[in-house]
Amino acid sequence: MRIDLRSDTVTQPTEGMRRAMYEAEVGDDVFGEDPTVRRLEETVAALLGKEAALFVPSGTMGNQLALKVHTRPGDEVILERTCHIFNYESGAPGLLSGVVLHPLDGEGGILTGEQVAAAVRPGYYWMARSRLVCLENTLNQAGGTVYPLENVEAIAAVVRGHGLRYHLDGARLWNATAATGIPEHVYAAPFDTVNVCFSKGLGAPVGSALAGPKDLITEAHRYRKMFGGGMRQAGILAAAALYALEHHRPHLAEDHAKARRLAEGLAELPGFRLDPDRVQTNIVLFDVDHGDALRTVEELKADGILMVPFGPATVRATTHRDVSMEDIEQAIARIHRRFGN
Ligand code: TLP
Repeated sequence: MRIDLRSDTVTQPTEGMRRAMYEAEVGDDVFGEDPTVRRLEETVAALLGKEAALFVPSGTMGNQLALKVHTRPGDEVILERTCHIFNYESGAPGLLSGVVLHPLDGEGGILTGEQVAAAVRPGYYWMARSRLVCLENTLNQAGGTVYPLENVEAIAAVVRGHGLRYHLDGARLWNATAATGIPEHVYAAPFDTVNVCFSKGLGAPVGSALAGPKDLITEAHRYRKMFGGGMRQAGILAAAALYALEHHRPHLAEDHAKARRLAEGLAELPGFRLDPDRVQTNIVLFDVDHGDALRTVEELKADGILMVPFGPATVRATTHRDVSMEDIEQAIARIHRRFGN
């Protein structure tokens, strides 16, 4: 049997979720007439402690709308080199917002207030204008680690001091909360805007939301239409997201336990390098000694275990609600058979 650990995006909608979608009350959301979308947007705004939220088709669109409403062409955005916005959004900041990205190198993806302060441009007219700082929580490329609140707040002080804007890519913010017990609204508080996803660990088929102050979300609404993200009877999808928040979100810690167990199993093998203690949520990263992540991914695939290369020598495995603890034990057994001594 195939054990798919490529991403937490590969989940199938559950029966209860499909029923909620079937029963959803819908309307034309471009006319603002979908009651289920409204309910989702209000729910998310409340969860994140923001005035308003906007349902969008993807995390990428949520992030790109944030960049659009915070910046003008020629502005500069400060972010961390390994973040999703910089690496995996198809160069959208250049096309859609005409901004310059200023990547900094964080320790394990984490920036300090001092680093950000040093990166803010002085106001000379021959320099780009620093305008926005973006963080990610949890940190995908660093292996699902939680952004320490202390750093989030230290950077917030710099942002405010320079009159900049602050955006959080919280695609997996739910996992940060599940891991630490710190509510989402606490993590979200220092930020002007926050993007969250329903299609990752929460198990919804589609959808993200951008939350923030009313005026910015009204702007984002306009750009969502411009970017082709105006959806009609989107309540079908919003119902899945609402269901996921209510029924799947409370179980995220189970995914974390599965990731931890997988990491322990992998760490026993020669040639696999990782520290299980660094696994905080649902992502496991490991390095292969021979330096060829692609080769390892192919070998794992031959045994029905799917992972993704995440660097020349780095492989990523992500746990989610469609793999059980038994599947993880099964995966460990197969991997030991192939790679053990
Ligand atoms: N991440 C995907 C891949 O694109 C790498 C994954 O499998 O992890 N922010 C973060 C932190 C993300 O991890 C992702 C998706 C997104 C944004 C984008 O979300 P979508 O795919 O909905 O545009």
